[in-house]
Amino acid sequence: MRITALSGGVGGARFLRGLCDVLGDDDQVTVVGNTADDIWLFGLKICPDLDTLMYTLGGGIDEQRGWGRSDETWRAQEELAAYGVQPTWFGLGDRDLATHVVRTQMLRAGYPLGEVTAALCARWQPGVRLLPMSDDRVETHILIDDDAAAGRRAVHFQEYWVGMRAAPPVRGVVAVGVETATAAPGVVEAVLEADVVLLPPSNPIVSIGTIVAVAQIGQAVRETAAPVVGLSPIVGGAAVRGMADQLLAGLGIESSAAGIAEHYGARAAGGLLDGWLVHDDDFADVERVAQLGIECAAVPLLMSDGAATAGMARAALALAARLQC
Ligand code: FO1
Repeated sequence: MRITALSGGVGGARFLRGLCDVLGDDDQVTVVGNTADDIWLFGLKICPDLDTLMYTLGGGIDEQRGWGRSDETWRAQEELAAYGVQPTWFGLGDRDLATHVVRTQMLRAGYPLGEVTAALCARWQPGVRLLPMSDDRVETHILIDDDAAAGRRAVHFQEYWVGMRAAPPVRGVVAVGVETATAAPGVVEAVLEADVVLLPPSNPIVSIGTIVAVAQIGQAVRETAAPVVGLSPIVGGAAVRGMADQLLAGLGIESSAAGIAEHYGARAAGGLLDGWLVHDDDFADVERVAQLGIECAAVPLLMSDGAATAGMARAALALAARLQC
């Protein structure tokens, strides 16, 4: 079986680890990672979602935080702060730093991000083919109120998410550069030639939303012969990993399992989904999702441990199999 997943960081990575646990040796997984969270800091290119996927699937992640390296130290960051270098709000670990140095060197030598990612994965052996959504620069900026100027200002997603802890109300989201971005090599084929396309429980706006905003990828998802099955990142009306609710509220999207399904839409009606899994507690949403033309089931959707996450992966594959019949 060829499975292609479009994924953001922590939630998507944990789900995909569960997926890999339930697959056989002959199954192939391609993961298309969001790169619109990427940021240049201290002259280094940092790709948080690609790294979270690579470390989680390759066994190098800090399980507690969900991002960055295990057994991390922060000496370099302390030294930068001692020089008064900004920003100080972004956690740059010593071990993690090596990844950014290698990536930046390769990018500066002219390698596209897809090839750089493959080179980094040669060390981590994540067990999936990890592709960036695009080799082109795309950056999510969040529009917030600028009280001093009585207007609006745009901040980089990481400044909003990490620096401001997603506190200011969201007035808009802009994926700078997405209109002209093309899909990275292999991405469109991976979606079109897949047996199953999965949308893990990632942020529907700034993770999966930006991936499908790359026109070629959105088109491939709408056209693939494979069933497209998603898992709700909203459980009981709240984002599983917090803060995503603010983004949804700011954009007028209902923060519920059915609200996200409505936002994605049914493929039969020009949207993205054939199937949608909601958490058991959101059973009441099933009927509403079905009325959109999306096959829906309620299953446990909390990734409390490996077995629970594997159960979610099995449920997603079972729903895809039902859709194939
Ligand atoms: N998230 C935080 O909440 N605080 C941080 O200081 C932070 C640093 C960081 C460094 C490298 C990396 O790969 C990820 C990092 N993240 C951090 C996670 C990241 O900001 C977001 O969770 C994702 O971009 C959203 O998918």
